[in-house]
Amino acid sequence: MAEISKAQPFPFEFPPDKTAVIMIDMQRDFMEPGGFGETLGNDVDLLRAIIPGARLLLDTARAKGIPVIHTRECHKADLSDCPPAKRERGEPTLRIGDDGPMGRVLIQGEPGVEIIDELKALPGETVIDKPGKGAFYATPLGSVLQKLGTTHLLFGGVTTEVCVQTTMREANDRGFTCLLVEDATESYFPEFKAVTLDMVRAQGAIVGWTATAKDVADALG
Ligand code: TIU
Repeated sequence: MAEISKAQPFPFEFPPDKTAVIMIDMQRDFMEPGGFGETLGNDVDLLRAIIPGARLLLDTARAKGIPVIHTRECHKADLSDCPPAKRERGEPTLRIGDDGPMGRVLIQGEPGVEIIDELKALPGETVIDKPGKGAFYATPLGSVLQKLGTTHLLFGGVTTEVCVQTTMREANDRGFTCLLVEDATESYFPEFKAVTLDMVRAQGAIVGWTATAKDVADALG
């Protein structure tokens, strides 16, 4: 067992050989101007601050043989997996499937869906395309983790209160023990990130624990 003694709300114990990292949606669509995140009215530059923390989490996992699973929020080219309620909501500057500066917005295979260079998947790492905010809904993530024998999950990615929190809650309900890496996740709304970290670890880790990427690295020696 490894232990992150500085984790909140109390020390986090995890078996490295049954742990996986899930890096959520670190794709150009959320991280760069012209993508889905900006079409919703957000300042995407805010998210870049976590690239070093996310990179440390990936480097630590890779050095220790902990599997890394990447996700990407995107839809089929014919939009058959995109609920009209999702596409038609609000007043974005471009809707899912529209042509934008990085190809069709949030569509599989388009440049906007690519994971940013700094955090791209290595050969052999699993990349899961997901149509929802949660990474378990309508994807093979559950069976991938079952095959790996995973019991504990370390989360990073964007955005904290949307896809990361949704996936963490899905995982918690499925019986995984979860930790959110504070400096490997970010929101377009700093106050939402702060309160999501609080929500996760409140009530005796009702959804899970939080710690920094360095805390994870230190625990794994
Ligand atoms: N809009 C927003 O904050 N997030 C998303 O739409 N998707 C993810 O969080 N990946």
